Amino acid sequence: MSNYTRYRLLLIIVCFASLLFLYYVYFTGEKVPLDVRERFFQNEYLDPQLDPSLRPIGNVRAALVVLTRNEDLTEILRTMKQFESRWNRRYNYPYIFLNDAEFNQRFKDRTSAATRAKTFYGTIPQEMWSYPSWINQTKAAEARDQMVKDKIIYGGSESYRHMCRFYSGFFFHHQLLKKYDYYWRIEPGVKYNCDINYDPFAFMQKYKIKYGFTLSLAEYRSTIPTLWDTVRDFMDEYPNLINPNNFTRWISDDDLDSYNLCHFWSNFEIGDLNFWRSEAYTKFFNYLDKAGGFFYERWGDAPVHSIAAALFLEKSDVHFFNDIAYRHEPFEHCPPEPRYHISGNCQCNVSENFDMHWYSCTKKWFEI
Ligand SMILES: Nc1nc2c(ncn2[C@@H]2O[C@H](COP(=O)(O)OP(=O)(O)O)[C@@H](O)[C@H]2O)c(=O)[nH]1
Ligand SMILES: *[C@@H]1O[C@H](CO)[C@@H](O)[C@H](O)[C@H]1NC(C)=O
Ligand SMILES: *[C@@H]1O[C@H](CO)[C@@H](O)[C@H](O)[C@H]1NC(C)=O
Ligand SMILES: *[C@@H]1O[C@H](CO)[C@@H](O)[C@H](O)[C@H]1NC(C)=O
Ligand SMILES: [Mg+2]
Repeated sequence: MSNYTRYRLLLIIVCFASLLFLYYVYFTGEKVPLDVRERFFQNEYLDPQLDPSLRPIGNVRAALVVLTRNEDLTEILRTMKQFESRWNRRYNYPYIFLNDAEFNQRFKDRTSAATRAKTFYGTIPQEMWSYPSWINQTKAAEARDQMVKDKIIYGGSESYRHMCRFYSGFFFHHQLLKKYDYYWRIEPGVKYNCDINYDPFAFMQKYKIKYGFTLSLAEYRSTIPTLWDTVRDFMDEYPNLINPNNFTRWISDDDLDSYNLCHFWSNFEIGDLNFWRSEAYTKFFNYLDKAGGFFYERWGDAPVHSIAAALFLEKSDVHFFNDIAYRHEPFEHCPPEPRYHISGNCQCNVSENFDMHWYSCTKKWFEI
């Protein structure tokens, strides 16, 4: 063969290979979203702020979920005012207010006047906010007394425990949330200190993200003495429910021997409701609920959600919303990158950003 023929042959092979490659890229449809997602996690240029496709006007089946009491009216109005001007006035996602008691007319009037979006008001059904039959209430009361003596935060509170159990196991089944796929949890008094110039719900949907957070930290060990043992028992009983690509190395430093107390701070959550409605999570919650730690101890929904995410999801299913500035006393996430401060007209102080604080688990999130 002459050199010339050899080159022609090579050229033909290269052309053929390219065609095959293009065919693969365009016609193996399933693979494309994952590919996009991997690129997102590898390259900063796919920043949600810069993706124009994330600026539809609020067309995701999503809602803002606010569990609150009538007494929190002033605080929720303050939060809504800022949240509307920083974000939702451009998207108009509906608010769903939930309460264990009836909302009064003043609460409904004032909150619905604070937004152009729809507002819904729901009372929590009793079975979502009461003691299950298998709980020994004498034992629960004794445990609360002991926690008061030990000065554990909210240690004596029954309502706080119902709240934690509600957020752990029930809010996503509430009638008013039935038609939604995504939620954003908002608490009275929280602050959003930069503009958000895209639709985080659209982002979640496009990249198939299941859970989003801004702050993470360590839980008080005294509120969850037996939680980890219960989780370990669950894992022994249901090994097939654990994700082979789980990120438990974020929540355990010793190969699952113990829990390092890391959790996403759940007062901010943007999440996929269908994750909490999944079979794996349902089994997990029921298992924990049977063990009684929501009442005999003071298990929080934050460690419960976070441990579940670490077991059932993989790291790329979870997104750190770095660009969303968020404050829930006494901690704040303030994005350190100047470009967010410019695009978001931020009013937060980077030197008070909690991420690199020793008590934060966000540093570890980047390490794993
Ligand atoms: N309706 C109602 N909401 C509650 C109750 N306890 C807490 N919440 C809500 O649950 C969320 C968490 O409570 P919060 O007091 O902020 O707890 P913390 O953030 O852990 O200090 C907030 O949205 C509260 O408004 C309660 O007894 N009834
Ligand atoms: C409930 O707990 C109390 C206090 O721990 C205990 O004395 C009692 O026997 C328990 N009751 C039942 C039915 O287990
Ligand atoms: C959990 O993830 C680790 C990798 O981080 C993996 O080695 C382990 O097998 C997974 N566990 C299960 C039960 O699949
Ligand atoms: C930001 O926070 C630091 C540390 O708390 C403080 O010293 C500084 O004055 C603050 N800057 C502004 C502009 O508030
Ligand atoms: Mg709070």
